[in-house]
Amino acid sequence: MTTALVTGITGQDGGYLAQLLLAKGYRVVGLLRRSASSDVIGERLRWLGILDKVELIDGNLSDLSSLIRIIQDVAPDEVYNLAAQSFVAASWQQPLLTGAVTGLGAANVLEAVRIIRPQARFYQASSSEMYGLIQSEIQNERTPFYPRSPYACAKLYAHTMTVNYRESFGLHASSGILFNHESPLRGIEFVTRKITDGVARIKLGLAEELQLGNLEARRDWGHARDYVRAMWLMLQQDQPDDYVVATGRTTTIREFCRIAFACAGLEAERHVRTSTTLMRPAEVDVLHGDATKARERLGWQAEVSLEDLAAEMVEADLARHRRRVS
Ligand code: NDP
Ligand code: GDR
Repeated sequence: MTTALVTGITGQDGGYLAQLLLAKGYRVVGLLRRSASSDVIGERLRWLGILDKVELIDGNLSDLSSLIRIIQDVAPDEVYNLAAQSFVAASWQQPLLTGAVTGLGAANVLEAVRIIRPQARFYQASSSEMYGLIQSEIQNERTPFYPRSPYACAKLYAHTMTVNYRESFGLHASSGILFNHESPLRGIEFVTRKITDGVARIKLGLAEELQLGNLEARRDWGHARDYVRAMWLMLQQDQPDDYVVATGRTTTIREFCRIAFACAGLEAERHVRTSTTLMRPAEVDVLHGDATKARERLGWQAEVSLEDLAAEMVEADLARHRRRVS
């Protein structure tokens, strides 16, 4: 039986990846950071119906000794490093924590793999945010990076460390440069989920309006379920490499609002308000990915359309709020 260690298993991608690996017959072990709110830990895994099918072990990305102990005990064949302080807006408020977890944390995992289990295959959750102030209209693996937030700076460090460990130590270390991907399990602070949650509240009479920041930014949004498949495919290749994972379609926040509100028979223009307090110190205006390499080498392509993604998210948020009010 193949064993996978997943950091960030309690997050959006961790849940879908664990579900995929279990379906493939893997033993799935997740790193769990200790929290006083133990009642909500594993909420996403419970929602997916897999909480009792994964093994959870206490540890923290900032604590190299915990990672060494876990890798020693678990002896993973594949290590997926998904853990991060992943909210871009928060990275200006907590730049050092973001650097310590999102950047150095990845180096800690790489070190633990190098020292204890160099034969394990390693996946790093890199990000389209690294393109930042885009240097090319459409971004692929050859596009130069220009990070625009402490989060993106930390991710770029983790990304280049992954490349460096591959080249220096011969680790089977791959990086997925993933563009935004969403789902009903997306954290409520991210814009798509904030919007679909807002749609559900407004539809059920629990709110009248939704406050957002920059509506003109464009993102290339896919479904998280599709994107975790690309992570797994990268680790099944003979050679480690870096891959852009994207849909190839870019859409404004304003247009996503229109699509999501329409799912509930509502008009976005009537309910969406903007607030300058939600604008970022430096914005990533446009992201538009070219996943040709992933398609040609991995046989991967996005299957879920933006319209279907929005509909699934709105439905899930309506169901959540209906349960709460009933
Ligand atoms: P989430 O924010 O949903 O999940 C982050 C995970 O990291 C959670 O399980 C969280 O644990 C864990 N974590 C945070 N800090 C630590 C720490 N110090 N030690 C151990 N675990 C920690 O992110 P997503 O699932 O959306 O994304 C997965 C990864 O992919 C992240 O690295 C993200 O930056 C990256 N990424 C995401 C994209 C997207 O569109 N979703 C696109 C490109 C990259 P807890 O539950 O305790 O908070
Ligand atoms: P992003 O996602 O920063 O791209 O990072 P997010 O959904 O937070 O923002 C996308 C765009 O929407 C604009 N925006 C708002 N964003 C939020 N969160 N809340 C608002 O009210 C709002 N109004 C407008 C933002 O300015 C931005 O332009 C996500 C994360 O998952 C990262 O971890 C990951 O690396 C990247 O995607 C790819």
